[in-house]
Amino acid sequence: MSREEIVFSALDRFRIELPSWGFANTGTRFGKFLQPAAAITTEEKLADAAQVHAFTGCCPTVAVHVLWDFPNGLEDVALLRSYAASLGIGIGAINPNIFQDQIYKHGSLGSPDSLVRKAALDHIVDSIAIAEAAGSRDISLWFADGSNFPGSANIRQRRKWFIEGLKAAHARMTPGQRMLVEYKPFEPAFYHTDIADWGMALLLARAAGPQAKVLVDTGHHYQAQNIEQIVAWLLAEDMLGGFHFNDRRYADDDLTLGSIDPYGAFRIFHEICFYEWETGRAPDIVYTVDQSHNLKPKIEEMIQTATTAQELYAKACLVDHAALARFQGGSSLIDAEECLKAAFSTDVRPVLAEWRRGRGLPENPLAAFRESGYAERIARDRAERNAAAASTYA
Ligand code: RM4
Ligand code: MN
Ligand code: MN
Repeated sequence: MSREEIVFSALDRFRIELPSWGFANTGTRFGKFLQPAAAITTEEKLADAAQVHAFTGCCPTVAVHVLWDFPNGLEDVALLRSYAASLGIGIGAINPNIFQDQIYKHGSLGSPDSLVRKAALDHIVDSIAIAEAAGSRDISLWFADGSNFPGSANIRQRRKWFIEGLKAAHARMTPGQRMLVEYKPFEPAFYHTDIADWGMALLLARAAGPQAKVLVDTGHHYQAQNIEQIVAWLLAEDMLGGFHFNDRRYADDDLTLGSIDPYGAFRIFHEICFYEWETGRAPDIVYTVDQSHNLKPKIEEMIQTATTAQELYAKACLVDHAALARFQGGSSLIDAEECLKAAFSTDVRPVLAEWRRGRGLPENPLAAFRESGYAERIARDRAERNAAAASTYA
């Protein structure tokens, strides 16, 4: 295959899901800076996400957080599902919210209070039903569970409660559904989190049942951790279910993908492409954006993210795998490394522009979006309502 053909086929299959919460006013723990154009209702979040898809052609689904997007649960689903369809997009992963309610102060599935554990499980089970009704496959679980002070929680007991809870939830899934288990080593709990790393997520997913896989959020690692190695291991174990992409410099910064370390994201994609080449199997992985755009205009940052993801994925597909395997086999260190760098250094933007032209998409999605006037329109329409929203730390 020519380089152009490789990039074209990469782009034809590459999809990245958008997070509904990335279009709403979000902030840091010190407060929010409100944007006049931010989405307030679920309909607005979906409409904004549909814009990103219309201009990039690679974001056909939107992940939702049940509490924020479907406040009435199952009742809300049918209308929003058909609204999304009318916009040319679909509902993606369903994220139960088992961290915001007051009852979750000391955890959800890991809470010492059996009534709280039951409430969390009930909400996850409801979310499984919501996923079915929404026509979406994945239930994506992130837990804020943990503790803040040494000695204040029984770590082994909480692990058992997690196994029980996840097993019970797994038993309620229909055969086609998947459970994605996300890990995070810190925040909001700062002494221990119940699912701190990929190993714990892997063990819990295995314990839950065969439809459970691990979700890797790129921001949820300690500094200097080799994320692509984790990816390689999860692929080898057939346990990689999906990603939450974002970039970081210090902690879980939720910055724009590729803004700090584009080579890092490229290396993750490379492990996936290399696995595909070597095994002939295409792993079933959902790529999702999980970013908090508290300063940049949200739709623009999402377009920036989607196009960056396309570029980095296309570059990873350009690695000469046969040559790389040869270099690795012969321990040709410099040649192997240069092989990766050659792909990473390739400017794929001209081919990307051509791919877009061929699909009736604007060559420059960001510029085309800016020209469309959509941002000004929604700012006018939403400014007053956004200004009325409270944003305070204490
Ligand atoms: C967490 C994690 C989850 C996301 C919440 C809002 O840090 O990344 O995926 O749902 O934030
Ligand atoms: Mn995440
Ligand atoms: Mn996060």
